[in-house]
Amino acid sequence: MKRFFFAAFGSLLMLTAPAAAAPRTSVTITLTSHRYTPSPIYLAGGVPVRLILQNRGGKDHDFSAAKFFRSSRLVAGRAPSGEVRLGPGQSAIIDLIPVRGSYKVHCGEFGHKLLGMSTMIIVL
Ligand SMILES: [Cu+2]
Repeated sequence: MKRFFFAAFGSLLMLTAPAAAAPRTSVTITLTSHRYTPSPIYLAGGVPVRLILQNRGGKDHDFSAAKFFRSSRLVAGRAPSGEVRLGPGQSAIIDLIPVRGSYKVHCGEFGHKLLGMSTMIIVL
């Protein structure tokens, strides 16, 4: 009986929710020369979130956060080697479930970190 209930409920969910349901929460992070906004970036631990990364600067920037991406459960999107590279005007969407902790972020483009392009992700 219990099994039947879950099977029925499961198919009801399939009917009502799109195949790849987006997380309810999204956080937009802007990359410009030479900073991230917001800074720091606050997220809720264990809660699915959609990160929208937007390069609104005039040069290439990246969002390098190896430890953050390694510890999170990636649901959609890609961050090869723990980084997302974006040309001017480009954006990327990454759905993930973060784990509590604080994680460093920096831009790996030459000199950008020195110019202040770094921040923290704080997962509470
Ligand atoms: Cu940069």
